[in-house]
Order: sequence, then C-alpha cells, then structure tokens
Amino acid sequence: MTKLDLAETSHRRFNPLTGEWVLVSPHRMKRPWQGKRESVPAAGLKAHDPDCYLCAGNLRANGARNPDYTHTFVFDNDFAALSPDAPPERIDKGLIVAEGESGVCRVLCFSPRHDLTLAMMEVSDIERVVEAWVEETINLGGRPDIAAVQIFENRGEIMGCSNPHPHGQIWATRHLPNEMEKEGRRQAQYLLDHGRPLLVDYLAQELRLSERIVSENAHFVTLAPFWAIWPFETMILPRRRIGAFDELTPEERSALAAALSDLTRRYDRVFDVSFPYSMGFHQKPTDGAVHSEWQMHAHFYPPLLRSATVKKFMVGFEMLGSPQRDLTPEAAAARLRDAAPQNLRSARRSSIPLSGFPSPVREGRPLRRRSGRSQPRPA
Ligand code: H2U
Ligand code: ZN
Repeated sequence: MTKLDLAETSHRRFNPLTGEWVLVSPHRMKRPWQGKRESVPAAGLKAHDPDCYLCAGNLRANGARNPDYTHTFVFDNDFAALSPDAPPERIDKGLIVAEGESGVCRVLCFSPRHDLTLAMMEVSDIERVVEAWVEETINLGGRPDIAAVQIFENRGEIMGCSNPHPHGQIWATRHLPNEMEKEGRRQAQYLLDHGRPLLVDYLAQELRLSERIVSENAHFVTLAPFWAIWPFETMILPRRRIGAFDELTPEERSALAAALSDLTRRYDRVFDVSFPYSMGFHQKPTDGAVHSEWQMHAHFYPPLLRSATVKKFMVGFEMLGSPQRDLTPEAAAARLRDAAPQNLRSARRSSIPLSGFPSPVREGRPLRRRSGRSQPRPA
C-alpha cells in the first residue's frame, strides 16, 4: 500500500469543532466540467438607488422610512423569521418533539452607499460595522430570553441575497442554533480534556505549520481550516482568547476590520469578480454562563469553485454521506495568499471592472485607537 499523501490521494479529514468528517479528493481537480455555469451579476450599480429598501432616506416594504444615515444603520427585520413573543411551550409526544422559538431578527446596513461591498469599503468604515456588531451583541445578548446572537452576511445573487446593498443580518434566539450547539459542545470537551481552548491550540498549531495561513495582523489570523468543506472556505481567528464581540479592545476592533477588508479583497481577486459568500461570526452564548471554552471566530463559506461562473453544489454523496471537496485547503490558501490586496493587476485585467477600490490596506500598520460611538437606533 502507498503512503498517504494529502495532496494526491483521497482521504477524510476530521473537524474537531463539529466532530464531523470531510472527504477530500485532490486527484479529482483534473476532471472536466460540463455542468451548470452561473451568470456574473452586472456591474455598475448606482451610489444611491431610489428603488432600494436599504438606501438612506428610502421607504421599506412595510412603509417605514430609513433615516438619512451616514455610516451604519440597524433596524428590526420587517419580515422576521422569529417572533419575540413565541411561547416557550414544548410538545413532546414520542418522536414528535417541538418547542416555541422566540427571538429577534435585525438588519444591519454596512454603508449608505448602495454600490459598495466590504471589499470596497475603507477599513475605517468597516470599523463602524464592527462597532455595530459589538452594540448588537451587548443589547440582544443582554436580554434574558436570548441565548445566542448570530451575526451573518449573505453576499451575492448566487447565495440568494435579495439586494446588492451592503448589509448583514443578526438573528438572536432563545436556544442555541445547531452549529453553535455542536461547536460549543466540542470546545467544552476539549477545554475539559486539555485545559486550554480548542481554537487557541488550533491556531498555535497552524501558525507552526504555516501551510494554510492566508494573512495575519497584530490581533487576527486568516486561514483555510484543515477540515474546510467549501473550496475557498476560511476562518478569521483572534490571537488571544476572546469569547465574544463585547470583549474586543478598540485595537482589536480595528484589527478585525482590517482582517475583513484584507480577506474580502483577496476573494475578489481570485476570479476577478465580486466574490459571493455566506459569512458569519460564532461567539459565546449569552446565557449568563462564563463559557471560557468559547473562542469567537468568523467563518467564510464562498460557493465558487473553478471560476466566476462555476459553483460547488452540495448534492449526492454530500447530502447523503459526507461533504466532499477536490481542491485542498492548502492549495486554496496558496491561491488566497497570491491574491494579495496590494496586487491590483488582476482586477485591471478583468472584464468586469472592480471600480472604486480605495488604497490597499497595509499589514502591520499601527492601529488607531477609537472611542465608543453610538449607532443609529432602529426605525
Ligand atoms: P437578504 O438579502 O440577505 O435576504 O437580506 C434582506 C433582509 O431584509 C431580509 O431578511 C429584510 C428581509 O426580510 N427586509 C426588510 O426587513 N425590510 C424591507 O423593506 C425589505 C427586506
Ligand atoms: Zn441601496
């Protein structure tokens, strides 16, 4: 039998955060593609779209009017998936089990500019977004009926995002959603077994190996996790143990904004398109317990595989068995390292102009201290 070569032979990798396995088939990258090709969204959006329900000063679908906001704007989702007053009642009849789930859904506009993305925004403006996430975590997490604050962004038509206006969502729930529950359980067991948080140990190991690191700054590291499922999946991890947004120092908020800017710009350069993805932050539950096992982190799950128009589908074996990938996380990390934000050449080569890029973010620059700032209130 031949020796296991992770760059050549089929193998499975273990995800210590979820306890699940992913099948990796590096030899399959050579297979031809005659399947579905997505269309590339048209470029050339206006800075303000009178028909957009998220633009400043515009009417929303339910008739409320957005204020003339100048940075970020947060409001209660007009079509919330959770009602705040769902009763906590439980139905438990044999294998038929259900319970009322209450919560709050919020929408966060990242910028009044309709035509920007995180990748195009100045780092100082992304800092305002980070500050809004801090404030939402404190306000929603402080409620006795909320155990989890899930922050996320769904970007791009291919991901089912209904509006190009840069925005994310926050869903705060009475119970822990599945992914948080799995990750929490695994992190708690690891802390019990090893006396150190799982993701602190994982980052130390990845920094030693230096095979999957995409970029680093003073407080955060971006990497392609060993067990990644999506072709260009990444995580942003803090260097020190941080449970949740409200524990970030001003320097760390700025560094997180810089890391988000760096990563989203790299993504846009991989296939010379505005890269679609679902991203979000996992942070410790807000149930009042200490949760020293929890390390906050971001997951980025982009669907693109080989080009701007070929996306990965999670079907067949993946639906019925395990997720599977062809491109290795090591190869994806190398591609993302090469797509350095400083390298503007690939964007110029593009048939789809990526206009409006401000000056590149320099790594390792001194981080500016920023005082707390209040955010606009919900409409
Ligand atoms: P997505 O495009 O990521 O789905 O986000 C848009 C969200 O904005 C969506 O959850 C909400 C939708 O319910 N929305 C409003 O709250 N008000 C509106 O006027 C339209 C859309
Ligand atoms: Zn808009």
